[in-house]
Amino acid sequence: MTLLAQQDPEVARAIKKENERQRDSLVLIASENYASRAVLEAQSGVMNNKYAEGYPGRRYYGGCENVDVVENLAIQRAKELFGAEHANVQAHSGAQANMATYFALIKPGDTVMGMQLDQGGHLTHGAKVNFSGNLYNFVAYGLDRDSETIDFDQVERLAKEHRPKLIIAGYSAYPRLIDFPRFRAIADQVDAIFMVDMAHISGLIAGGAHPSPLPHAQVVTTTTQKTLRGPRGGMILSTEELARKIDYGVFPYAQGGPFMHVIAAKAVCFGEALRPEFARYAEQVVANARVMAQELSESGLRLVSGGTDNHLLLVDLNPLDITGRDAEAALEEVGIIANKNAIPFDTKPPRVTSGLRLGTPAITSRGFKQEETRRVAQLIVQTLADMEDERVKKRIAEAVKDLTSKFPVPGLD
Ligand code: DSN
Repeated sequence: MTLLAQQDPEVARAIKKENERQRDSLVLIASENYASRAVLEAQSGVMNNKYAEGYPGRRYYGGCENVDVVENLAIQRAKELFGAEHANVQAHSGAQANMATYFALIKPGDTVMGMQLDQGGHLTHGAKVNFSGNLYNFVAYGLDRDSETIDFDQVERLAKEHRPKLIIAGYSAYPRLIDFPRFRAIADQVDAIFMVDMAHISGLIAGGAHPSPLPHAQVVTTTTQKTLRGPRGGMILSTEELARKIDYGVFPYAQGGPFMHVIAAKAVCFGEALRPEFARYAEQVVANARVMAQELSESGLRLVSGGTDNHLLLVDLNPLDITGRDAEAALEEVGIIANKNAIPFDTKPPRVTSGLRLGTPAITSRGFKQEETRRVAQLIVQTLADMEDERVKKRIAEAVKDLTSKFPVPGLD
């Protein structure tokens, strides 16, 4: 029995059950992944106990010699991994990375352009329910109705009309490659800073499976727990020119003491991502997403934009006459975990939606290749075709169990 189990059995039990849930289900949430045992170990260690406001070599507390080592390693590895001039690894999360970046580069009331939330954008890219949509004058661009890809004519027209200080690319539910040079050309025409939030695709970029936003973007934010397979946290990369402003935007402006245990785990994660096997992982994530898209399409499902170039796909459930909410619930019953998601021009509310977002990062981390991914897609199709039939669901749940038992998760007990 562990110390935690003796001292606090209620918490220990919930953690144990979460371990089993992650082990025994097929995680298809595009933003989730399994961190390695080494990442988890670093994150749960004694660096949790240390205050270290400031930056390596310039702290406001004594006793920082060891946390300086891990923060310097994280910075150095992040710069090498992404070819960045500057890295700030202190942002507590992706949302905080975006917040600190805005604080650093623009003023309240300034105009910013970002993708509309219901077309694939993120809360922190100007949603009215978020600080971003309240503090700044966000102008939303969106997708072309026919191709369901970024409407660059609209981006250019809006940029010339509104002359934003900042243009943001990078999304939460966009299955296609992003043309970073084209965005930069538009930003240059109106003297805007070009920012990329690469949270969803940073692991693909690190592994060479997606074009990099650097050096096109002057500032790039990310989380570290998604395709990068690291601890839950954020990071900001920038040009040397913006470095001082970015560092000040994070500390002291937006945050206090950095999470040194998480920064230690970021260093481990970046070290892992620099290895050749990570490039193979990133390639496999994309290959698996392609196979899943192909299998779903051949089974008659409609995919937004017709397919995928990255780690995620968006299924339009309207032709099946079911909602995202019901599809998510039915899949969960058989052990397949995905999330309802708005599709472009969705007419249903965000808690219902007409779409389902599926991603391959987590199943790829547990070793799934094309064959297993095709099988997962078939199980999804079967579940959606017969959401009420308990016997069908029982049979699918058995098939899920069979798959998960053959592919243990790295990092889990
Ligand atoms: N919540 C994340 C996602 O699922 O895409 C974005 O922050």
